[in-house]
Amino acid sequence: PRILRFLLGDQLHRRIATLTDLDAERDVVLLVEVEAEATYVRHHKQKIAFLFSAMRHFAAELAAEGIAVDYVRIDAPGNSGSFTGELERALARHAPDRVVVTEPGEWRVWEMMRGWRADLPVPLEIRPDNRFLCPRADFAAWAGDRRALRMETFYRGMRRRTGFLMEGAEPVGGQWNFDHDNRKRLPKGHAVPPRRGFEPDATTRAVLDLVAIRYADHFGDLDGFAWPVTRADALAALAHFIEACLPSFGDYQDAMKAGEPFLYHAMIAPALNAGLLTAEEVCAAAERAFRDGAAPLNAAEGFIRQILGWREYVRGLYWARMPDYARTNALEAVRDLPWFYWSGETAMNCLAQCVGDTRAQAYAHHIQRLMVTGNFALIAGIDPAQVEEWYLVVYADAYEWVELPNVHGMVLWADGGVMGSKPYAASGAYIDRMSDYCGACAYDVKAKAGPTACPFNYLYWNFLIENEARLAGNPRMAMPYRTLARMGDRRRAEIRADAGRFLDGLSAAKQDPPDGQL
Ligand code: FAD
Ligand code: DLZ
Ligand code: SF4
Repeated sequence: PRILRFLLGDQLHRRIATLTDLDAERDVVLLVEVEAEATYVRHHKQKIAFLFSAMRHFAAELAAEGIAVDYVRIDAPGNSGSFTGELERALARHAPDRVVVTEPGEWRVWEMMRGWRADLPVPLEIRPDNRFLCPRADFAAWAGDRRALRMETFYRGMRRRTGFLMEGAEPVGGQWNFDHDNRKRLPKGHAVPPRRGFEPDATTRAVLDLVAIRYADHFGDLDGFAWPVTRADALAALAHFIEACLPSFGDYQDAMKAGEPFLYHAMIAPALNAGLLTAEEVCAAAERAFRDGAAPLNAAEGFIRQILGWREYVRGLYWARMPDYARTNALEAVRDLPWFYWSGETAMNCLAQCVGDTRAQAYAHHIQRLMVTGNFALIAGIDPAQVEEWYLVVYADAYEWVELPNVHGMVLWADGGVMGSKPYAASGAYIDRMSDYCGACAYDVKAKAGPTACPFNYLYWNFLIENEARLAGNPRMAMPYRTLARMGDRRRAEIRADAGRFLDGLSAAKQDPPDGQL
């Protein structure tokens, strides 16, 4: 039988389930650039350029193998603009006996696929996504209907299951987790390794030109585009990371430095999430570096935990708990997303830096996302849906399966504790300890009250006050609530007044969504 194999833009792996039994004599592989995917949120320009370029390169590699590839470009005449429309048009062109796809990364597309199964004139086979180490069904079985899940338990199970960093039944080094060795501040004058960037080739340049015009009103710069867009380049990026960055990854994982978003991070999430790399090979490369004596255990374990633990965990959680997961708002946060998340125009230097990095690179590292833009949204009580949309727009690695649990669960605690036992709320002292942002800030990180005080300081206490009824009973919040209880009424009123003045100022500065000026 002749099979139409429909590959989505984030499924660019030669051994993806869709292609495993490909018959090059008869089958056709379909890839489509469609407006609906490019605009369901107004993705950062670099994210669209990355994906279109990676799709075009991947299609060319398949064609070079002698495989029949039907590739629909965004500006192709007759392009219907949606997955469903393009699948229907391809059915008419190729008259296949059946269609094969792999599970998508987003609930939205999963619903679309289930519609295809009902509506298409030929059978549709939806295959499990074999790029993850924990199948959806296995995670669902582990999670059961428990309300609260914990990454650490899941991670230990994954170490046992895969054998990464194991000595028989025991973890290498006698411990599962070496985080207490990590989280150092960058020493003054410390030189970080240069980013391994990739010069755009002709295919990427054509896509950059197209995106610059067609998506001119989307957030983000294109100038700094240096992402790997082929598997070969993604492997080179991984090799660079393992050699130049992994040894110090653990130490400086949480450090932040103005103008340096990359530090010792791998910069592989866009490639990994689009299929150019697999989780398995990335973990294997880190383990090999440790076994060869090229990287210490705290670094290799810390890095493998991000992928084998966190990445698999959020993906499992997403599929096990959607669609209800996205709808909760446990802290009843309702404020609008401040305009400076788009413009970067704020006197708070940490936020200006993180938004600036994000606009320039479609990237910010984990602690910038969690403890600066994330923490601010949490303690300022911003509406989860608006924060989620921002994160889905601005990062080149963002897909809902990974963005949503991180933002809704880890950052905003909008899931009421499914993902993490307590909100990550923090005052300015945390940012000051882990970064060099505060030295150049208009605000004073040491000041607790008044117009020049760091807003994180009073917003943090204001957050605890606003959520007293919801959080004071949480045993992991006992310490800050004890401190709050010792504060007198005057101090509480001062916090409320500072926070009120600041938050009113934010809503007064409210403007329209981003346009061509950005
Ligand atoms: P490194 O720091 O070098 O880490 C290596 C890899 O570990 C990453 O490539 C990633 O695959 C994985 N990883 C690390 N932490 C996580 C995590 N919490 N969840 C899932 N995978 C993880 N990651 C995305 O891929 N897409 C997103 O849309 C996304 N949104 C996030 C939103 C927030 C608010 C937060 C706090 C984190 C988010 N992350 C997301 C996780 C993490 O920040 C990024 O994966 C990481 O910054 C990507 O850069 P890197 O490849 O240099 O990662
Ligand atoms: C993110 C994205 C974008 C911008 N464009 C396309 C596209 O034109 N064609 C395509 O197949 N996929 C695209 N994607 C990725 C899809 O949105 C992704 O496959 C779904 O969100 C499911 O994870
Ligand atoms: Fe951010 Fe406060 Fe430091 Fe300014 S003083 S950079 S607002 S943490």
